[in-house]
Amino acid sequence: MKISDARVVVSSPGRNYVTLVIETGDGVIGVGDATLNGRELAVAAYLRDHVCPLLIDRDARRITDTWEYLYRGAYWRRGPVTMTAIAAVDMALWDIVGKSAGLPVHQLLGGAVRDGVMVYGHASGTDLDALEADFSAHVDQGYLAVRAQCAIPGLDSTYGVSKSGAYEPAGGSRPAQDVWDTGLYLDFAPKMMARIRDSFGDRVHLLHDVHHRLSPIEAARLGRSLEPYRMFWMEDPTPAEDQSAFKIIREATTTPIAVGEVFNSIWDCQELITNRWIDYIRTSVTHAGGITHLRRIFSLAELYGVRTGSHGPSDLSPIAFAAALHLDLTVPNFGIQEHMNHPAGAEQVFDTSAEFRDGYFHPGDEPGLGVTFDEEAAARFPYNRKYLPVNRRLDGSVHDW
Ligand code: EZ4
Ligand code: CO
Repeated sequence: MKISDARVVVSSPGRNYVTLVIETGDGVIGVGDATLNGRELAVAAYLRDHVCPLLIDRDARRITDTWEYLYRGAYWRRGPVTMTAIAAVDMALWDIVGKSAGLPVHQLLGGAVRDGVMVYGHASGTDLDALEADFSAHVDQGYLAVRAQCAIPGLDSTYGVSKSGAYEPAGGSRPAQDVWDTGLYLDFAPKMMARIRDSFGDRVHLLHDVHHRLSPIEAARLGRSLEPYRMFWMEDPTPAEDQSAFKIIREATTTPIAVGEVFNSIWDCQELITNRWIDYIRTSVTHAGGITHLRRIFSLAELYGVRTGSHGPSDLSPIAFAAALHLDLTVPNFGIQEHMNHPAGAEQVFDTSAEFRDGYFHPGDEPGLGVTFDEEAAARFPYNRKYLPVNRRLDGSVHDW
């Protein structure tokens, strides 16, 4: 089971993805996702120039030792680039071990504790009527939980809302510029949720992403104003690196709090979890060190009554989504999994066995992760430089995006 080759493939089948392919001497191929939106080539170079050469001749079955070797062995720990690179190696090794054992990865993780993984979809609209129509379409497709985002009247652009077609935040060979005004947002957000509850009742789970835009006391006000609408969660109310800010929000409101899509390690969420300042931890399999590390974060969370809610945007590849589903199936403290459809071209490159039915996803029972990566197809979709937007207040100063 010695690793004989490791290579990085950057492709753009509708959007950019970085994929790590690891091969063993006996011909088993494993794949991992290494996509860091807007900074893809940094991870590709980290893998290609610094990690792949170290993998050759290592035993593919020693997953934890390889993780430790790449994390502790680098001396320079953590950070999105490093942890995304380690994650890709980790996913690919779990895939290889699953394939060689003839078992789906969730069996290697102790087996399923649930029959399916509840996911939430994304509804958005350029106004409340359009949001209601999109929300309704998601309910019709079978989603039991839906995130609602709506353009804020008076602002030219709003996070989570596309002017045409599916929402995709990355675009342009220069970052697009969004605009922000806290007052307009805080006044509008409760109206948005009132409209959804009026139209759809209380049965469907309702989520909302604040996307790091508020101060702690503003987030406290938002949380209180949303209490009548029984949110499943409010996501990323404040910039997440300021962990003690969440104490203020926590003490002011019963609206559940979800955080963590920008975290890379267990250390980034240690205070949030052990102080019980949050309800859901949203670290992703790609940006938080792979299955091996995400499992540790989720176990820490379990100890403190915090549930999982993994980030699952279309800017993580179908490999990452499959890896998340395998883990989600096995963790007792699972909460919910984010789901966004991948762009149409992705189907030509990533063939996944994951299936959606009646609000739940299942990764399938194929050995490994259940995703086949077509390198020839990927070569038809060359890298296309794209940036996430930057955000400015009405006075022109930069705000958190
Ligand atoms: O902005 O994945 O909850 N989902 C999100 C996403 C993130 C993008 C950033 O690449 O916040 O839309
Ligand atoms: Co988010």
